[in-house]
Amino acid sequence: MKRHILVLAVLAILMAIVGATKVRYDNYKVFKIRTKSLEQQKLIENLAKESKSFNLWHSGKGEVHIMVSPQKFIQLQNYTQTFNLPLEVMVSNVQSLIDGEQISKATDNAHTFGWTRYYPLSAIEAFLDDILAKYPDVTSHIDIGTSYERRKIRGIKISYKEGNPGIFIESNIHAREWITSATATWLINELLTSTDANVRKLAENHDWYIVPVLNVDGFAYTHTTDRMWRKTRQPVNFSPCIGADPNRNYNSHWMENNGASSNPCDETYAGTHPFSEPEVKALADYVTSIKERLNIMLAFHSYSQVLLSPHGWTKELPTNFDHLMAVAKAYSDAVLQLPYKTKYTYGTSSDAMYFASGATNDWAYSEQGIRLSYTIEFRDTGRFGFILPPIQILPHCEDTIAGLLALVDKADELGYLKVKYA
Ligand code: 0X9
Ligand code: ZN
Ligand code: ZN
Repeated sequence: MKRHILVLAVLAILMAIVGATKVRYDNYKVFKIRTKSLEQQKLIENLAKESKSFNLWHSGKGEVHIMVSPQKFIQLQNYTQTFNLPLEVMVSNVQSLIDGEQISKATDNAHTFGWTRYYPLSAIEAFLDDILAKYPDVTSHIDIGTSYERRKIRGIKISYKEGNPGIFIESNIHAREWITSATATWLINELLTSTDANVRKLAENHDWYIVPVLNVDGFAYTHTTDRMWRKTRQPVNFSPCIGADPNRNYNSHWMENNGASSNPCDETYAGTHPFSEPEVKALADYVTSIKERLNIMLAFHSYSQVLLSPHGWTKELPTNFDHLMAVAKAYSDAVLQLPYKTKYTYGTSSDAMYFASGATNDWAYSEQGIRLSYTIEFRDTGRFGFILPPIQILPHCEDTIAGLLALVDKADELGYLKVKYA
């Protein structure tokens, strides 16, 4: 009995220590700032770089979202007043969103995987093991590689027959974008269990390669320590800052046109060299090894509700721009028809969002010859941003499968699903 009390006491102390090290965002706010030019957009982006008290949530044509600590609120106010930019509160207390996100955890059964709450990496891995055991004939494990902190990066292949065109899905390369791995795991389950005739065709007539969590270290860190972490967790020599932006680390026009930062403390730090991040190198090596089998590359991100095609590093249009837009439009149109009326826009990354070099979809397009390649930014447009409430997971997944059905149909119609190997 005494021993039990001792164990409990030690546990309580340990939990206090772990709890104490969790980054809190009490009274942090997210502001929407409407910008009228690229100069103004850059102005706010640069402010976000200057201090840990600011963090860029989104930047795009006409709109920048910036998270601010309560201490720095006045500074932001002064700054934006100088440039005559109105501030609009989008999130009034980030910590309450984070707390709200956890509520369903208490009520939902932690022992069965599902899509009414978010799960840590261990549960996602258990889900994959479960699926592999249940569907051994059509699924296989993909060993993508090992992360900096020596976690396994796992993927799954779903293939019902020989000779299918291939679709690759990279997800959760940015640690805080939890809706992406929730969607990827849902999609895996849906492809295997749906009885809908259209989904069955989608599942069985294509080979699916899905990596639910690429940035495993960062993802684990968002669960244990800092919900708003974006980058990898590899330390940088001679810098107090940790991690690089894995979506700036691919060997494709790396660091060109200010599409990434050379400052290790920035959220878009490109890394010391292309593929400096083991997670990115591992994914690139795997994709390269099967590129002849791939017709479509999708990188799941959040948020903004937009499909982004190449290029991110130049405003020059890709050669099959019209087709890329037609396929994106098909996704957008299909999603809009659902009762949720979720509106997705589309465009090239550099035009619809900002310059970004060394990103997955550009690398897949330019270096691997995968002619349909998108970054898809999921829900929402900023009301909750990265902390999308669990109640929206399933509706969002419905959006996604409707979008994918239309995207793949259009791709087929335009001749993009011809098998390249054989
Ligand atoms: O900046 C990014 O990496 C992506 N947006 S996010 O808010 N999820 O971080 C957009 C990348 C799009 N650009 C290219 N694919 N080049
Ligand atoms: Zn170049
Ligand atoms: Zn992202």
